[in-house]
Amino acid sequence: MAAFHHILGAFFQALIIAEVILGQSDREVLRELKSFLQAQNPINRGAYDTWSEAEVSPCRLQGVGCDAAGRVSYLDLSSSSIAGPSFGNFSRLNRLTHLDLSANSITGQLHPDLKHCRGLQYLNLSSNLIGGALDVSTLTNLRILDLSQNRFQGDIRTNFPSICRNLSVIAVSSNNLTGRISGLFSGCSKLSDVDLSWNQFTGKAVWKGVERLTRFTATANNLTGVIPSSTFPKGCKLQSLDISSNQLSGSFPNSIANCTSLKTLSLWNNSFGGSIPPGIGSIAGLEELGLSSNQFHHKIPLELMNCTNLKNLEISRNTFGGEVQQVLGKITSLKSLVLQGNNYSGGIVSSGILQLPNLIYLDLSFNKFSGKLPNEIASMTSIESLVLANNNFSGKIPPSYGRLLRLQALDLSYNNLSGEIPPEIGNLASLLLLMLAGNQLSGEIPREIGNCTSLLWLNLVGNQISGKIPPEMTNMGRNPGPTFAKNRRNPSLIKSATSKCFAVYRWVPASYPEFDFVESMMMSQKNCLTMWNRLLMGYDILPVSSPLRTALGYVQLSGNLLSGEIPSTISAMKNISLLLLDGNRLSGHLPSEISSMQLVALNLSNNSFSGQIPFTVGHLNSLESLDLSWNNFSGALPSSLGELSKLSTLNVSYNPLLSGEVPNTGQLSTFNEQSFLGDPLLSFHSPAAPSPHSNDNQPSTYGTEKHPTNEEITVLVVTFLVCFSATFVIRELQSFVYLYHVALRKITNCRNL
Ligand SMILES: *[C@@H]1O[C@H](CO)[C@@H](O)[C@H](O)[C@H]1NC(C)=O
Ligand SMILES: *[C@@H]1O[C@H](CO)[C@@H](O)[C@H](O)[C@H]1NC(C)=O
Ligand SMILES: *[C@@H]1O[C@H](CO)[C@@H](O)[C@H](O)[C@H]1NC(C)=O
Ligand SMILES: *[C@@H]1O[C@H](CO)[C@@H](O)[C@H](O)[C@H]1NC(C)=O
Ligand SMILES: *[C@@H]1O[C@H](CO)[C@@H](O)[C@H](O)[C@H]1NC(C)=O
Ligand SMILES: *[C@@H]1O[C@H](CO)[C@@H](O)[C@H](O)[C@H]1NC(C)=O
Ligand SMILES: *[C@@H]1O[C@H](CO)[C@@H](O)[C@H](O)[C@H]1NC(C)=O
Ligand SMILES: *[C@@H]1O[C@H](CO)[C@@H](O)[C@H](O)[C@H]1NC(C)=O
Ligand SMILES: *[C@@H]1O[C@H](CO)[C@@H](O)[C@H](O)[C@H]1NC(C)=O
Ligand SMILES: *[C@@H]1O[C@H](CO)[C@@H](O)[C@H](O)[C@H]1NC(C)=O
Ligand SMILES: *[C@@H]1O[C@H](CO)[C@@H](O)[C@H](O)[C@H]1NC(C)=O
Ligand SMILES: CC(=O)N[C@H]1CO[C@H](CO)[C@@H](O)[C@@H]1O
Repeated sequence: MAAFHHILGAFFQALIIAEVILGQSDREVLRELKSFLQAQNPINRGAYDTWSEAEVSPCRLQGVGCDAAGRVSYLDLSSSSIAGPSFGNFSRLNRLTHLDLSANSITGQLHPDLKHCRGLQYLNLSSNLIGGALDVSTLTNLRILDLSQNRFQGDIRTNFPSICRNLSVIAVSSNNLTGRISGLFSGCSKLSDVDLSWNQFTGKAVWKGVERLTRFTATANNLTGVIPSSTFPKGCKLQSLDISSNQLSGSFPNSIANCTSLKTLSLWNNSFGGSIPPGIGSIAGLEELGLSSNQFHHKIPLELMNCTNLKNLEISRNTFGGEVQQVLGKITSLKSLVLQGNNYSGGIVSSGILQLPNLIYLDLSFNKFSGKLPNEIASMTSIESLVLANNNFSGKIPPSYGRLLRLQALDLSYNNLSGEIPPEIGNLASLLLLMLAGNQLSGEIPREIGNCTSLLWLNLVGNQISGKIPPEMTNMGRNPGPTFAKNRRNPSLIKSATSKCFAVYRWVPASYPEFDFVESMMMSQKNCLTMWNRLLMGYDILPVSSPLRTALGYVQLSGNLLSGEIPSTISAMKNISLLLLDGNRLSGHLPSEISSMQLVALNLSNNSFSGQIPFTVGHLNSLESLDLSWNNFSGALPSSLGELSKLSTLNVSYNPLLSGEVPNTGQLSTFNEQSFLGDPLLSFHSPAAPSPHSNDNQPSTYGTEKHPTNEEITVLVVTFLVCFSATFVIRELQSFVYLYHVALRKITNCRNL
């Protein structure tokens, strides 16, 4: 008996020793891992960089966890700035069950070694740059698999059903995966959460068993076909179903009523037709319903008013029309209502939607509403975004809208509004965005607009606004901080919604190359939504590496009748990046104080500005686009313009009094004659004879520095002889000089070829 105990004891001791040795091996792998990562990432390093050799147990290293036997079972290297190919020895951590490498920049293909990590129950590789075929079929113990936002491609079906056994969560969104998904998950009995969005999956959207999931997301794939009624039997457990942006058709089954736990139902951007299933009304817990961009028609079912928790309802771009129905005014829980892009023509007041007590976001744009703007809107005390653009509203902007103290976005653009902008607008201290473009507004800009301390985006383009730019106006947008802070604390409704894309589209200033990237980013709806959220929270529009670092505020007053000078208080507009004043009747000097702004684009073209272009314009070091064309600027171009290292568009054409030599320093040397058309008194350096004073800040004049070449002299002489035979009036002299420069430029161009 004692001997047996002895043997048993020895056996356990051996086991312990084995564990210790294996533990040593774990430590060895982590050491290799650390030096591998350090070698790959010489600069930015994550928490692994702090792993200490002196640490007795690897289990205490940051991001490392162990099982009861002291073996490494958990490794979290997420967000650790890891770049380059994957480490190839994870499988030697043979007790590893949890591996998180997400949010790094790991490249290459899925490392073959990972296939040997058979104990893995959790694998997260999301947000990396891993490409190639996806083969994880040997990882049969997986419960949670997240591969979203990578570059995986090929058919996903090779992994099924082998990884099904314990699989509960699978997320592969934003890859390039293909394959018919019909029947794919039939054998995965424990599955509860599936995200397939932004791939190229084909086949039927739903399969027998989808009702067992709590969440199914397959937005933006190539799913086709009709959804049969049997898809949602009694006992359906779905809480979230998102099959938007596919090519699904037919009527959507009323049996969705069996999914009584549903909170989110998103069907937008398909070809569903017929009526909205009334069964939705029996899902009391439903919070978000997205039906936009389909062909739903008939009446909106009365049953919807029984959705007493519905917060977001979008039925934009369907074929609803006539009066807005009263049922919508009875869903009192609504926070966001989007009816954009239908054929509605009346019923804004009679439907009761203006009395919805919790409404924060109302978008009625792109319909056929006409008549006066409803005064009743003034009592919508909770409203934050009001979008009535692209209708046919006429008459004045009601001064009572100045009572909407929570308003952050007011978009009344492209209607038929007239009269003055009411001074009561100045009460709107939370207003971030005011869009009144494309109306018939007249009168002066109310000086009270300067009280709109949050107003960063103002677009009044294409009205008949006259008078001076009030100096008080330059106080607008000086402190949007509190409004942004509020939105960051409580990003309440900024969750669903497709139509926000249109809001962002209108936010983008038209035809400004500097903003082109915004539009291309919006092509994918997920970015569009993110961008709107970021805008309202005051973040830079892109998470990283935005070419536009500053606050991106703008003032667009193009195409009005404004006159007088730009007030020198313009320097206060530190949050404004884009100043568009073209197509007005502005005059006087450009105040040198403008250099205190942080401008990315400045357009003053088609006005009557005069005097010298201030030297300080060269201090606008974020400037990418400068258009001063069609004015009466005179004197020399300041050499400081050459210091604008980001300047990619310059137009000083048709300022016939500009004179002297165009400095060919810095950025100024990169523009061709298109930037200087119709400026006969300007002269140019010859690239063949670079100026010895190329860094001289003094404006230089033709003759002192210019050494014409033989060809130039020939042209000069010929032209001179031609002109000599003409009469000597001042005008001819000017055109002679102009001709001379045209000839000079042609020569220069030939040389550049
Ligand atoms: C992986 O382990 C092998 C030994 O099994 C070793 O030779 C190799 O250098 C390791 N690779 C890395 C990247 O550490
Ligand atoms: C994977 O990692 C990302 C980023 O670290 C995280 O947001 C996500 O929730 C993780 N996925 C799962 C399924 O845990
Ligand atoms: C997806 O694959 C197609 C062809 O297979 C390729 O043209 C496209 O660039 C890929 N997209 C991404 C995001 O990798
Ligand atoms: C998905 O649909 C688009 C257009 O509807 C088509 O161009 C593309 O080839 C389809 N992709 C697959 C994998 O079927
Ligand atoms: C709608 O879905 C199609 C694919 O079916 C996609 O190409 C398109 O971009 C989607 N539209 C929007 C606005 O997302
Ligand atoms: C719910 O599902 C059952 C089958 O399980 C079906 O008979 C019934 O019609 C469904 N309910 C609705 C409202 O369609
Ligand atoms: C709303 O629900 C109640 C019972 O919960 C029911 O009596 C009523 O008929 C429903 N209304 C509609 C329009 O379906
Ligand atoms: C829009 O409504 C008008 C009447 O209000 C009707 O004449 C027209 O046909 C409708 N257009 C569409 C596309 O439904
Ligand atoms: C806009 O409304 C006016 C009346 O207020 C009407 O005369 C005009 O025809 C409407 N225009 C359009 C395009 O519907
Ligand atoms: C604007 O309103 C006027 C008068 O209310 C009307 O005559 C005109 O047709 C409207 N313009 C448009 C574009 O609808
Ligand atoms: C609003 O603006 C007017 C005119 O600029 C100014 O006199 C007034 O003091 C401002 N009110 C507040 C509350 O700032
Ligand atoms: C890791 C894990 O949960 N494994 C389970 C996978 O499924 C089989 C059979 O259902 C279980 O026996 C395992 O425990």
